[in-house]
Amino acid sequence: MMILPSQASFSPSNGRLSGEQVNRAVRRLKDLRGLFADEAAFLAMDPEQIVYEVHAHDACGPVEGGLFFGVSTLFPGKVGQEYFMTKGHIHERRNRGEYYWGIEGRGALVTMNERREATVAVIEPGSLHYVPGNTAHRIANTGNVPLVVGACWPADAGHDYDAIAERGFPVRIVEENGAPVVRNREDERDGR
Ligand code: PAN
Ligand code: ZN
Repeated sequence: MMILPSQASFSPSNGRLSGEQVNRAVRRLKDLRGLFADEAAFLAMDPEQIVYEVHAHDACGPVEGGLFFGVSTLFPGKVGQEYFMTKGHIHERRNRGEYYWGIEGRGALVTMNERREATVAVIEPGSLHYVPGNTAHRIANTGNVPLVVGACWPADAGHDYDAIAERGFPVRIVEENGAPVVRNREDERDGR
């Protein structure tokens, strides 16, 4: 029997993921254009600022039956009153689910099903979240330290950003009186 070395290293306490098959993707503020409610505040900020990065262990490529393992680090910040968030997506193969878990920091997991019904869950160290198939998902950092979140998803899931970019999610996570609240976007349009 051959004893194999570890393929990569992962720290469950701070989420650091490294190794040969670990890829890093970075999203800057300019990549998130149009997602935040306060366009004027968005334009006044540094477009090159890093909002989040994703380290992902890719041991198999996008094959059916495979799995990807990733860690997202979402930096603290706001555009106007709205907390920094990921772009959000639904899986290209719609029925593919995903696990998320909180490692560091505090945030929100926003999901939306095909009827545009949203859920919001608090992410904190040790919280575990199952995102079912056919469900769009995004995270927001509601704290003032980086939000570090682990994820594991089917390797053939794919990411569809366009399908949800058009109408977006039905809720926003904003700061009101120093605390995070969920704002319904229907209320926003009515000016309430
Ligand atoms: C995560 C996300 C990651 C970045 O790994 O891809 O948090 O968010 P966006 O992809 O919306 O920019 C995941 O859900 N993978 O399927
Ligand atoms: Zn996903």
